[in-house]
Amino acid sequence: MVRAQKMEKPRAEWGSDIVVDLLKAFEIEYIAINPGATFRGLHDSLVNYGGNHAPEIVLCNHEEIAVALAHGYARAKGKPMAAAVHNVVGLQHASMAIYNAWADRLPIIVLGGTGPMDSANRRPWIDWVHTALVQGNLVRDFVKWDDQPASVEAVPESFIRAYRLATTEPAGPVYICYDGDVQEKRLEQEVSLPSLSRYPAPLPLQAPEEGFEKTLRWLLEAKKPVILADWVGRKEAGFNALGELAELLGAPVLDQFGRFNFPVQHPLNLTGQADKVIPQADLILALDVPDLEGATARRAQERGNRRATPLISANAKIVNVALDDLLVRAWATDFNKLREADLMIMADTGVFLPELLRRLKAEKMLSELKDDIARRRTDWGQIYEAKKAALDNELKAEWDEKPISMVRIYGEINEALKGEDWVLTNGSSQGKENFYLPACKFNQILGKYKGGGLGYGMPASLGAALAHKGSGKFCLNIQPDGDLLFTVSSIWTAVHHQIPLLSIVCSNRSYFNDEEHQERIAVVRNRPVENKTIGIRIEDPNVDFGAMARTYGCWGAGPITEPKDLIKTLREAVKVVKSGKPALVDVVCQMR
Ligand SMILES: Cc1ncc(C[n+]2csc(CCOP(=O)(O)OP(=O)(O)O)c2C)c(N)n1
Ligand SMILES: [Mg+2]
Repeated sequence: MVRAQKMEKPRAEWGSDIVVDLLKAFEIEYIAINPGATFRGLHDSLVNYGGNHAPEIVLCNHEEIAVALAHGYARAKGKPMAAAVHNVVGLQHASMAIYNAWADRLPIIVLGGTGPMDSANRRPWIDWVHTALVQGNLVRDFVKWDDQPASVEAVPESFIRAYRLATTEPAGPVYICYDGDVQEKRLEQEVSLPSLSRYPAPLPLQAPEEGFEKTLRWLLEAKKPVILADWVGRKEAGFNALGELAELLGAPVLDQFGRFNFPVQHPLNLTGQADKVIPQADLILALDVPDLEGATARRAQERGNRRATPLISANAKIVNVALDDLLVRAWATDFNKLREADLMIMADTGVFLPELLRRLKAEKMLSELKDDIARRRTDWGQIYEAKKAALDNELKAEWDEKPISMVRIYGEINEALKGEDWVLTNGSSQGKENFYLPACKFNQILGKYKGGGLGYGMPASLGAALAHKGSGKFCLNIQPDGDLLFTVSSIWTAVHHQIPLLSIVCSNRSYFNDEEHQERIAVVRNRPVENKTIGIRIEDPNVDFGAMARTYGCWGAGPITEPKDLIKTLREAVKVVKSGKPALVDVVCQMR
């Protein structure tokens, strides 16, 4: 960290000093930026008034990186950091990452500069082309709130409201834009900050009595209850209660990985087995599952067909517990297909599940069901054993293959990280690491982008690693090559700020996901399938990611092509990361 020389007893003298007071009051640790003159006032206040500490500036080479970094931080830490982006230009670069955070229901405090709005004060050209009326319009459809306080006096209320809206469930990014004149105004009198204790976070939304009564009754009546969980794992209380609930009921859990919800190697973890599990269910308990259709259907895209085939039986009851209807906008349809339900409960699973569990434990009928529960547990256990055997077989069959198989990569990671308290900060396109890496702790897998916008993996992983810096956790980024190429300069930030993160670049040298699409289309149209690589392969020249890392001053190895070389290099990389630095290993691997 570059600590700025501290002014003796700093006193707020300028408008933007008040913004720094607020960032400090809310204990924002970091602010990711790419610099720009529209927030030069704020920048000065961060450095010379705030001492570049809490928040500390994290310098990024693209605004998409700055916001994605804040995204990863929020995912790992459960609280927001800030990002500052330069007027209309920085905000346009940032918009993809803001959308990813929106779709991921994560709080980020995005700050911006503009103007001066008083056009009499503008410099020729640049201040005009960089000012919009109203700048927040650009991202209004995918932030929870945006504001542009017109005076220094209006700054505290605006910030407090923004912070509260961002962090209230369902959480999301907010954008506050500061007029250059407001930032650079010399204060004539003291601007007092209200006591934050007068603006507490609202208590979480709990279900009404009817919600508990019906859910309990139906759970006890059901012969084969099945649990779907998507965002439950955002709160530790929800994660723990879900584990106990599944145990108590002998109900399998299908993890949708909005967050990490259920231990990978738990015998009731039937994730990936929807086609075997869902048709048997007579009760589906859907917990924070925005895409119920996807969770209960077979996705087949043969012959260009996009429609999924429903698996759910016609007489299965559905209980839906979620908050996401509270955050629906008309622009993007990220609300997914309209959910079915017999009972719809708007509640926070972080408080709903612990209370449901408490009531279930008090039910006399539960002990009468002991034998039934044991029996269905054994039935589900068979599916789990078959799933495990299939994974083991795949690992054995592909161990020595060349190019290196993805499963070999997972196997070697498990070996190299033995004994480490690791966190997976990002994943591959197919997400199979979620089956092979034996995660069992709260928030141990942070998952991929939820808005589906590439450029996410490396910067978000850096944000997560920044959040865990000094905690003893080992952060691992499984990084697809195409995604990395969007935001590759984030490696510079990793080195500059000494962020310990191991990135394993899965170099299939293709935007492979799209090869699959081109193949489907070619088959439907009876056109040459072999042309599917044109405009998609990232070859000729091949990218040497190890060398690219070294260019930024990062420890970099590879491209690794021999399966047997992998473990040695991973072990070296782990040592580098444990010494507090980033490391990158480029592995030339199979397409999937
Ligand atoms: C910003 C953005 N541009 C384009 C796409 C379309 N797209 C989806 S997946 C994909 C390929 C990703 O390639 P890579 O990250 O290397 O993963 P792979 O499929 O090769 O495993 C592309 C181009 C997207 N999702 N987001
Ligand atoms: Mg690729």
